This record gives sequence, C-alpha cells and structure tokens, in this order.
Amino acid sequence: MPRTPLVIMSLTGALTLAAAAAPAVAAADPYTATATGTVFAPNPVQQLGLQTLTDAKDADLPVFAPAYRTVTLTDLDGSGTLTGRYVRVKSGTGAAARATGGAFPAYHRDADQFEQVMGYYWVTAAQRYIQSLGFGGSLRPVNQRQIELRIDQYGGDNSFFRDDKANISLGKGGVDDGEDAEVIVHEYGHSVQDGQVPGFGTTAESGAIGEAFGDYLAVAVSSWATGTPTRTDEACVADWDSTSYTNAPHCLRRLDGDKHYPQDVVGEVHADGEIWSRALWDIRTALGDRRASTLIIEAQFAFAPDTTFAAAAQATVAAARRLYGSAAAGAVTTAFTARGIL
Ligand SMILES: [Ca+2]
Ligand SMILES: [Ca+2]
Ligand SMILES: [Ca+2]
Ligand SMILES: [Zn+2]
Repeated sequence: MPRTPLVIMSLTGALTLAAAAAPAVAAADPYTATATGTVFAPNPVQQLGLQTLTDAKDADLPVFAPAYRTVTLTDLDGSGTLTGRYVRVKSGTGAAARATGGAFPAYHRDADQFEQVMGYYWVTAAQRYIQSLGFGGSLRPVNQRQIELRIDQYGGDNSFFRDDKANISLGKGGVDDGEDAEVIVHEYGHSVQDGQVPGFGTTAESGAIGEAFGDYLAVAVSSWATGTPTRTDEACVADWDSTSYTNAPHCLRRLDGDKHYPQDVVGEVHADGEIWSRALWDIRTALGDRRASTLIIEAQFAFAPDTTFAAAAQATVAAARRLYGSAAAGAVTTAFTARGIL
C-alpha cells in the first residue's frame, strides 16, 4: 500500500524545521504497528443472509457467531489504543479498547469496544481502498489525514457532526451504527469529500451528492474488502443498521433506484441522493469498480462546495475523459442523462 505521501509530508516538515535549526533527521514513521481484532465484514445481514436478525438489545446471541471475523488492524501507532494514521477512536460510552501483545481482545457486539474496533478497521479499509485506486500514488492524495471517530450515545442513524465534517460520530440508535461497516464508510465518505473540498455540501443538491457518494463508497469498499455479496443485493446500503427501521429486505437506501431529476426531488438530501447514487451505480456497472470509483473521486476535486447536479455531472464526465478517454466519458454521460441530470 502506498504510504509515501504522509512520509513526504513529515519529511517536508522535518526539512523545513531543519533549514532553520539543526541538521535534518527524517522522523520515523509512527504508524507502522498492526494488531488483530474482531469485526463484522461488513455486517451480519449481508454476511449471513438473515433478514430476520434483530438488534435484541445488543445481545450477543449465538446466531451472530458465524459473522465475526478476525482481521489485522494496520497503520496503528503501537500504543495499544485505536490510534493510527487515518483515524483515532474516542468513545463516550465505554472504556477504550486496548490491545496487548499485538491483539485486541475478541470483543463482540455487546461490548462497546467492538464498535470502536469496527470504526478503526473500516475507516482504514476505506482509505486503503482509495489508495488502491492510485490516490496518494499516481494520483493526488485523498483525505490522507487522521480523523477522529467518536462512539456516542446520542445520534440516530445519521449522526455526523454537521459542523465538523472531517470527523465522524457514530450513534447507538437501534442497531449500534458502528456494527455496520456500510454506515461507518458512508460517514467516512463525508470526510473524504470534505478533505477534497473543504465545507462541501452547503446546498440541497450538493448535500444530496454527499449522501449519494457516501452510499456509493460504502458499497464499493464493502465489496472490495469482503467480495460481492451473494446473500443480499449489492446495491443495498446498511443491510444491518436498517433492520430497526425498514421492512425486509432491509436497506437504508439503495443505489439502483429509478428516481429521476427533477420530478423526484423532494428537498431532503438523503432521498434526493438516490438520484445521484443511481448514476454512480450505472457508471460502475458500465466501467467496472476500479475505473468508476477512480473517476468519481477524481472528479470531486473540481466540485464547488455548493455545486449543482448539472455542474458536478459535467465535472465527472470531464474526469472520465481525462482519465479514460471518450468512450468512458460517453458512458458517464449516458448515466447522468438517464437520470435527467444532463
Ligand atoms: Ca453493540
Ligand atoms: Ca443505528
Ligand atoms: Ca450492503
Ligand atoms: Zn450522510
């Protein structure tokens, strides 16, 4: 995985300092530790195909046992806490998870520390997915900063700090938000866009693009990390968190809906985001995950914080043309035209 950008940043800092003071000594990379941890990957409904699963007041019932996975947490600072290159985890609801000897205890869903480990693992996985596309390597870095992820008692199912989009807060309404990787990565999508365009999402349409991108990234990262789902529809976002507020099959939202601009606009960013996310889904279907996600993310650098659907679609077509040529640009145009955006 490319790690050079942050190293370069710290070297730059060290060299700047050195110019004014002592001879340069490259700072050691503080985020090279790993530890094992236990997670859902991405969530028990998608993994087990059980639409009848319920929160059961956070009980660790035997039905969940096959959904736990032992994974390696990377980019840690070696302190034994969930502090790393891309995220530091804070909890307002329980003691901090603590690793000893390179292993976090096998926390399960009835422990607050399980969601802490989930948050760390899935934010890092999302950043590594973005880097796997070339960002931070052959392409410019995207959101390669340490964000703060908080587990808080308050907060429903969209518990992001609206006044601080760099960071994430995961609530505990219904199923704990931190038990569903697709909720975590959706929220990280907001951080990604804020990293690309500070303050992004100040209007109804730009806000809808923000929600849509979070949903798209959630599905893309979940499929990249765990394989295309076979027991739930790939286009279904947050199959597990949504069990507490939807009918089966449970999806917070979908990427493959039929909403069309402008007649399906209702003025609510999540609902209207389904217009945009369907276009992203169609781009992915036409060009494949890697090319689609690359051009979608690359295009976002050119978005105004208050962009319209039309302007953002044009920027996305332009990014497709720059990266992959006119045939790809044509596929992107087709996707936005089908939604009434172009
Ligand atoms: Ca829990
Ligand atoms: Ca929830
Ligand atoms: Ca899903
Ligand atoms: Zn959101």
